Amino acid sequence: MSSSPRPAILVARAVFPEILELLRQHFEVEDNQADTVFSKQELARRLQGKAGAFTTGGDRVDAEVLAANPQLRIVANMAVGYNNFDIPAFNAAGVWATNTPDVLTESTADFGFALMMATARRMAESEHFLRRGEWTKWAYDMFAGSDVHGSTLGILGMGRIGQAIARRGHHGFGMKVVYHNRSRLPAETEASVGATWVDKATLLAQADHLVLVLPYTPENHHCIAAAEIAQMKPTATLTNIARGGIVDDAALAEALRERRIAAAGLDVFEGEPALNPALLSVPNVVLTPHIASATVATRRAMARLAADNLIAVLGAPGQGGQPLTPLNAGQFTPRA
Ligand code: 8YV
Repeated sequence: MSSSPRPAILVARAVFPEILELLRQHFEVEDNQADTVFSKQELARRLQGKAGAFTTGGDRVDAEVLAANPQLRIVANMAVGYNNFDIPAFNAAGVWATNTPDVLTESTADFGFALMMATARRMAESEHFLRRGEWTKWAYDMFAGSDVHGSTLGILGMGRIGQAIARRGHHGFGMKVVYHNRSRLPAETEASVGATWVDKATLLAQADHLVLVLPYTPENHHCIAAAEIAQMKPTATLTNIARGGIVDDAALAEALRERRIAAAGLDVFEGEPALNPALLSVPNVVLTPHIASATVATRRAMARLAADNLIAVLGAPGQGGQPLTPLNAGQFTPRA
C-alpha cells in the first residue's frame, strides 16, 4: 500500500514537547527547540517546502513571506492577537490564518486584573524599596495607593478579555465599570458584565483605573498618548495588557515622572523585548515581560489549539478541513 508523503510543517519557536510529539504523528516537523528568534528572511527561508507553520506573536508573516512560499496553506498563530499577520496578504495568497481565542481569556483577564491591582497598590515599587533595605519604620503614608474596590474601572476595548475583566471588577470588587469600544455590546451582555458604554473622552475622564485590551491596528497606534493621558485623573492608573504601540511609551514615561497620572502597569511595550529606557527609571510603573497569558495550563491550551488548527487543515488528506479558529474564513479561496 503506498502512502502519500506527509505534509511538512515548521514550528517557528520552542514549544511543549508533547505538542511537538502530537504534530509529529501527522507531519514532517522542522522544530526550533533552540528557540532562535528568526528574522523575517530566515522564517521565509525555513518555510520553503512547508505546507504549514506554527508561529507566535513575534513572527511576522506578510505578502513577501507568503509569495516566497507558494506551497504554504496555513499559518497557525499561538496567540489571540494577530497583528503579526497581514490578513489581506493571506487572503490574496489563499492561505489560512488562525489564532487561539477563548482558551486564554480567563487567565489573561486574571493577569490584567492583578497587574491593575499591583499598580494601584504600588506592589512593585514597595517591593523594590524593601529589597534595597530601606524599610526601617512604619509610616502613615508609606506606599499609600488607591483603592480598587468601589472605584471606577475603565476598559478600552471590550472583546472577550475586556468582558472577563469587567466581570471581575463588577461582581468581585463592586466597581463601577465603564468601557469604550467601536461597537457597543448588546444590552444583555452589558448587564451581565455590569459595564456601561461611554465615549472615549468620558472613559478617560471617569476611570480611576484604565485597562487597555484592544487589538493593535494602524488606527490604534498611540491611541493613548500625551493628549489622552492629560484627560485622565491625576490619581488614575493605566494598565496595558494589549500590545505595545497602543500607548506612546515615551509620553507615558514622562507623564509618570511628572505624576500627571499616579502609576502604570505594563505587560507590553513598543518594540519589545526592548523597552524605552525612560520606563526603567520611573518608580511608579509595574513592568512585566508580556506574560498575561502565561499559566502552564493556558499556554498548553494555546499550543494545542494552534496544533489542532494545523491538523484540521493539513492532517486529513482529501478532506479539505476547515481550521477550528480561522481568522479569514470566507474571505478567500484556499490554495489546493
Ligand atoms: C502571547 C498574546 O503570549 O495571545 C496573545 O495575543 O499576546 C500572548 O498571549 C504572545 O502573543 C505570544 O504568541
